Amino acid sequence: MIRALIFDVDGTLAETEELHRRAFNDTFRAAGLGWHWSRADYGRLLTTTGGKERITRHLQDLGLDPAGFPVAALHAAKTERYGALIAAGELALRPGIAALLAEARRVGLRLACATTTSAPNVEALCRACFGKAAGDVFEVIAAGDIVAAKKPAPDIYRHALADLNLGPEQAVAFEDSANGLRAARAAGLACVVSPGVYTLQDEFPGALAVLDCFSELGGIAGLAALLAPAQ
Ligand code: XBP
Ligand code: MG
Repeated sequence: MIRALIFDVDGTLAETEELHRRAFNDTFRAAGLGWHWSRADYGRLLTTTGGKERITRHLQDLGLDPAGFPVAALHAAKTERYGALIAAGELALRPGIAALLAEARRVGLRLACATTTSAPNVEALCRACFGKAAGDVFEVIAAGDIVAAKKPAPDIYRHALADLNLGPEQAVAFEDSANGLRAARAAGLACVVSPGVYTLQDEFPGALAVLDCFSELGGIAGLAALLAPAQ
């Protein structure tokens, strides 16, 4: 019996990664670093989840020692810029997301999110796209550094399940990426995937379904039909 839906944020609720990339690049420019991540660079770097981890990987790629580099401060500046870009209204929910959340709420399913990004970014997205505080959209918000190991580790999903006080068989995850799917599956969750612009080439073994967009799910009845053979 499904009690909750747990949503990834970046790439799943909305196509956020181009705004993340812009925020990173604007921050690098303002800091006088002379770095610019192209779309191709970013596609490669996205396999490292988490902004601070991504900056650290970039330093390593450049042959620089991340120790002593102000990664956290640079990332905090990026988070501020990203929030401002979102508040300027440059983001829309992916097709099917608003209807799915609304129907889930109507039928009494609980809602959570489990994301690599930080809590202020979840707040900014919810304010801009749902017109509500994140806490009014999701009962449980599992985000960012709340766990030590980010996706594809299962920790963030386990954290969300513990906060919901549910077992993995009582919830379904929604993801856009191979790393997200691996995290959800490793936590024991069934997972519906709809790839986004940066994850179209990913492979999704073990997904409950791989959809072009979440409106293809057919709502909660469609989800129940997918789950039926497994139960
Ligand atoms: C998303 C991420 C995040 C964002 C940037 O992965 O990897 O790092 O790109 O967010 P997922 P921060 O959708 O699988 O959670 O800079 O705030 O980390
Ligand atoms: Mg994602």
